[in-house]
Amino acid sequence: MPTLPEAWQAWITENLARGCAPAEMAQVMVRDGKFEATLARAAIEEARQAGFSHIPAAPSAQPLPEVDTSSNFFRTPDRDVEILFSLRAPRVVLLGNLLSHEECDALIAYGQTRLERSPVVSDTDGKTELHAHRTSRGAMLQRGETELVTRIEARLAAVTRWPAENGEGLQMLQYEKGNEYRPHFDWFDATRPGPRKHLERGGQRVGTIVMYLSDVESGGGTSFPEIGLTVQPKKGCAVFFVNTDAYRNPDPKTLHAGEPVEKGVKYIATKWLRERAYV
Ligand SMILES: O=C(O)CCC(=O)C(=O)O
Repeated sequence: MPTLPEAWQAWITENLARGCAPAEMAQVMVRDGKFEATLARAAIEEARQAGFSHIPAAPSAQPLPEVDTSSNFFRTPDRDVEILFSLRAPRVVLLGNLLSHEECDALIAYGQTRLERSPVVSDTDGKTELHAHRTSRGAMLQRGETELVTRIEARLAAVTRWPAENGEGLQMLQYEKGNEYRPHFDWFDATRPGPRKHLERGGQRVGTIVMYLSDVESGGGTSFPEIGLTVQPKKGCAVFFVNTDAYRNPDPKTLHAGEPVEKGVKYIATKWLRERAYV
């Protein structure tokens, strides 16, 4: 294992001596020290075993949402979904033919009547607030709100091998010319009081599926600046990505944005997947 800089070794000892949880320490090392999560966890575990064994070890690796990319399609009970590309780390999979054009149009028509400016989560108190970084309008749908929503949620559960009850309600979003969602993470930062509150219900957002309900004439891609990837919206396709590592530590490489729409109107539906049942 590569040796950590002395300052970080001292930081680990100091924080274990204060009784800090290894999982949260690893999160800080990944975020602030830009260490690989496995290296951070191994260094903390070594120090814990050497002198702080009264502190419980960090939880071991956990299952995550995952798409089977061993073939170029994945058969669900009601639809064959195409696997167009996949990336290992961070886990990103581009899905084709996830939704029919009729399903896309029906979802747009259904959400259209109750569009409101999309909020973000406040860092300080966890309440939702409007912010210049997110200028789309959207409709929050309840899980299982209609037969169509239930059907799509069941398909997503089959594709991602993740229980539908762990999913937040679908968000149908509309971006008109100039609207965007600047680079952000979907995971909640447990070190900040506002986002931390959201972990109480269902735990971390371990996965995201952005479903494209329309094509866009120009602009409006979903970009991942840390990995140099941009997905251009294509009606019926979707991009799936996993927001954490196997220890459910947030993955900084999942930074992503909805690029400004230059021409046309972009419609998407976003589904966030939690660690546990979201009730
Ligand atoms: O608009 C997009 O392409 C991305 C949406 C997004 O980042 C989100 O809903 O979290």
